[in-house]
Amino acid sequence: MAKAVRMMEAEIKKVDSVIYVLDARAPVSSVNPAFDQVLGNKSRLYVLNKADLSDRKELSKWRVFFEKDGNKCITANSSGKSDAPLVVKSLRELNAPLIEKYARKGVNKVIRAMVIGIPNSGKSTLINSLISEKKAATGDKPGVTRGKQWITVDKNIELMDVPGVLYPDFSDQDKALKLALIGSVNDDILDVPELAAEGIKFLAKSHPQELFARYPFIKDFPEPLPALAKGRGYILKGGEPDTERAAKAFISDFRKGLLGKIILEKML
Ligand SMILES: Nc1nc2c(ncn2[C@@H]2O[C@H](COP(=O)(O)OP(=O)(O)O)[C@@H](O)[C@H]2O)c(=O)[nH]1
Ligand SMILES: [Mg+2]
Repeated sequence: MAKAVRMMEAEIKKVDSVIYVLDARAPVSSVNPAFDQVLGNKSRLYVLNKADLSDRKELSKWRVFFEKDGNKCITANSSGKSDAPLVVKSLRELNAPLIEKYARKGVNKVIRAMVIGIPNSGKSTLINSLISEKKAATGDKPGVTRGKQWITVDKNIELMDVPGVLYPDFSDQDKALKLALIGSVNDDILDVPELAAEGIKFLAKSHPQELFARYPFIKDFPEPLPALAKGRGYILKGGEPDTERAAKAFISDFRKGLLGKIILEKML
C-alpha cells in the first residue's frame, strides 16, 4: 500500500496531467482518496469509462459532479475508438494555457500524462484506443527494452507507457461490495455466492425493476440464490439447486450489462 503510493509519487513528477479512469458503474468507489495527496495539484481529466454499460442520463450528472477545481470530466466507451478524439481534445483543453504559453515563444509544448485508476477500470483499453498500435500491452514482453518509454499520441500529447494502478479503497463494506460487483477485485479471492447474495440484496433495493425483470422468479424469496437456480433450471444431480452456478450467472449477467445500464451509486 505504502509502496504503491511511493511509486506514484515518483512517477507523478514526470507528468503535467493525470487521466483518472473511473468505472462509470461506480464513479465514487472508483476514486481512492488515499492518492489525492500524491496527485497534488496536477490537473485531472476524469474519464467515466464503460459508459456503454451505464445509464446515460445519470452519467451526465456525474460528469458535472467531477468537473470542479479546474478538472475536466468526460464519458467514454474505450472498447471502440470513437471516443478517443474527445479524450485527446479534452486533455489538450485542460492544458491549453500551458500549450499557449509555449506557443507564444514559438515552442511546441508536449503535454505528458499518466493514466491511473483502480484495477479493471479500463486503463490499458483506453491507452490502446488512443494509439494506432497496441503499444501499452507489447511493452511487457520479455526482451523488449523497458525503461521510460513515452507513447506519442499526437504532436502535443505523450502518455506514460505504464498505467498507474490505484489499489481500491475498501474502507467501507458498501464500497467493497460495489468494487467486487464491477470486477475490480479478483474473483479468486472472493466468496462468489456471498457476493452474489449481497449484490442481489443491494439491487433489490436500488434497482428492483431491472433485477426482477430479468429474474421474476426470485421475487418474494428470502433466499435469492436457490430461487434463481431453480428458476434457471440449475439443478444438481441430487436434485438440489446449484447455488454456485446461480451466483456466477448473476455476476456475469450484471457485468455484461444484461440487467440493464445500472449505476450502483446515486447522486446525492
Ligand atoms: N464495455 C466496456 N468494457 C470495457 C471498456 N473499457 C475496458 N473494458 C473492458 O474492461 C476490462 C478491463 O480492461 P483493462 O483495460 O484491462 O483494465 P485495466 O486493468 O484498468 O488496465 C477488459 O475486459 C476490457 O475489455 C469500456 O469502455 N466498455
Ligand atoms: Mg491494464
